[in-house]
Amino acid sequence: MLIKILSKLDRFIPRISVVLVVLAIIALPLAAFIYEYMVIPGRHPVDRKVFNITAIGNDHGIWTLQKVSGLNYWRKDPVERLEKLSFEKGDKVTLRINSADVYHSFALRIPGQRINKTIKPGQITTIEFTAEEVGTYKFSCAHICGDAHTKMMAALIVVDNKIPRTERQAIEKEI
Ligand SMILES: [Cu+2]
Repeated sequence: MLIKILSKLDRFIPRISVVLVVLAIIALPLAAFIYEYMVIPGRHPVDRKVFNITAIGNDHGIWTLQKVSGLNYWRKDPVERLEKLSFEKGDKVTLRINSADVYHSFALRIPGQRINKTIKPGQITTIEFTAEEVGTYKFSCAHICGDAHTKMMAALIVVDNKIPRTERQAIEKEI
């Protein structure tokens, strides 16, 4: 009897291990996906606008809105240059910034606040502020990071939706 059960089990063990391996293959990326898209945003209050930004020096010299996550080991997003980030007056903003290569520094001057934070590769630096005054504010890298360092410029635009559209467009053209 026991031998019969053992021999049956013997036939099932390879199948069970295949099922376990398949489950692990599905479960791990799924867990990473849930963590990145649900757990992390859930940590921020719902009234905040949260952005993931990556600093890329080397040949590019850009800031990108490329998704930053553990999933990047499997999936490479196209490198898309971040030229401007627009907000509405009163928006509470959270920038989560990572570096794809070397040390950078995120430098931004907005009314009443001067931000200059070191961005380390493999580590997310969080910057929070409230977009209080309408205008166009340039941000750049303040840490000499390579030949393309001076190209690392982009703009943050704060608009007031209560003012006419043509005036808003004029503000955006100032870049
Ligand atoms: Cu730099």
